[in-house]
Amino acid sequence: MNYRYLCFLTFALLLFACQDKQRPTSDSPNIVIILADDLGYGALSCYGNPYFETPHIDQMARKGMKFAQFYSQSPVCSPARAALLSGRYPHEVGVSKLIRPWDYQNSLDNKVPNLASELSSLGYKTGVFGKWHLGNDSVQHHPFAYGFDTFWGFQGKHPPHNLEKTESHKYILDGKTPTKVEGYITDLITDQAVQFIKQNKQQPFFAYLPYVAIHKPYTLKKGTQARKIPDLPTGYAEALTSLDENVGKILTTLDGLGLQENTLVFFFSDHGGLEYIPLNNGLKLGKGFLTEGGVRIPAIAYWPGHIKPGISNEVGALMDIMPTCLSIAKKRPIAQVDGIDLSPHLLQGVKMPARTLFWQLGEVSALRAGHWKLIYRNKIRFEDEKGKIPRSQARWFTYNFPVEKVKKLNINAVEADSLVEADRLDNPFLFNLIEDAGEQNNLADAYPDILNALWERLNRWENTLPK
Ligand SMILES: [Ca+2]
Repeated sequence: MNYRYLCFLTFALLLFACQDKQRPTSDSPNIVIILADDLGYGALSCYGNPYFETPHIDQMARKGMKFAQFYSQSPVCSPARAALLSGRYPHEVGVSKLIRPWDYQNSLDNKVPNLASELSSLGYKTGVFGKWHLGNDSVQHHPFAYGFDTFWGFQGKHPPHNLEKTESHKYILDGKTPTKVEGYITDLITDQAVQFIKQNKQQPFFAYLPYVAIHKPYTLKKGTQARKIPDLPTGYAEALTSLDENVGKILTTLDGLGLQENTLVFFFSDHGGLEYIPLNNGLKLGKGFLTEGGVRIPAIAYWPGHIKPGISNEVGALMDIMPTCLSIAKKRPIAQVDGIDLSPHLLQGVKMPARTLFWQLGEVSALRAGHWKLIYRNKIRFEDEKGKIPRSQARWFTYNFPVEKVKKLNINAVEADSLVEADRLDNPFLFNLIEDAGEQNNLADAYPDILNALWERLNRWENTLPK
């Protein structure tokens, strides 16, 4: 054996050894998930905002797939984010309710596979920029414990949008290091994400951007003035316009690096908007409620050259994103997920299978099956031995359907009465969403057989949840 041949053999063996380690194939696309906070179903102009334009996100919708019936698994922050990352109902992964800044008990189970841990095992670089909100403990429940290798943002308590002259180091972590920064949080999140994308342009990456926008309060960027828009809170339009411009910056960055056709970008809200901001496009109520205004969200999938532009009326869900991304990244299916792989629909236009979606927050539960939606209060599940509902659970019901709050809402008197009546009598609500997406006509009395069948199905699901 001559020396040259020996060198060649050694090189070939080394190459083989390198290939043996699991690495992404050259066609593993980058994945970017942009998550707005508290953005209502009708807040983008491509979803019907009549007050101002959101041109950059609209462009994503025009060139990508815009979903008309896409759902969050919860009307509040933490459980929605848990479903997005884990592909499962939030109750199954430790996040059945909102994680408050002082709550060190509840968190996303870091032993459950999530999108970052799975993509990381495939060799993806993984970064999260912005609002974590899945666990407050700085070590156990820091994004690094879930497969992310870059983090810039905050774990629990919200910083203000404008960080000028604030104690920003009390909120912001760069990795694990408290960091003093000045500026506007939406811009800062984008700057960090852009840096990450540029650093990792040569290899597959997953960038998760849970923005603070447009969670209240809407403190203005230095040097800007609020437009006066009747019906909208001061600063709301500026916060959303800034988010839109920052989404534009992300897309421009990808374009400038020649990555657009190799990067799948999703845009979602975590749940519906606040019910008193009239940007839920006619859906009932908003954040915190299991009515459509609380759980139906804007959702756009954008991947030029791969996703055919159009509007989808299929029923999608945040918990579908984890199995979808893993499927597209060529990962073998994860056995235990509740979401379904949307990639045949996104990439080939295949119709999605019929499905049933469930929700539960406090003692209020809901189900969507076909065009039917059932909402009811499962008081018995939460009663203690004295027949009382513990305050920690009941507060969500009083938040969801408080008599005084309902009376102040911009809904008609009959509807308000029916909500109040539900509070007193525990009446279920049954709606036909195809004819009545605004959930105005309660059909529970008109269709008792359907009501009972759905009620039974919802009860069966609830009985599988940890108490
Ligand atoms: Ca939120």
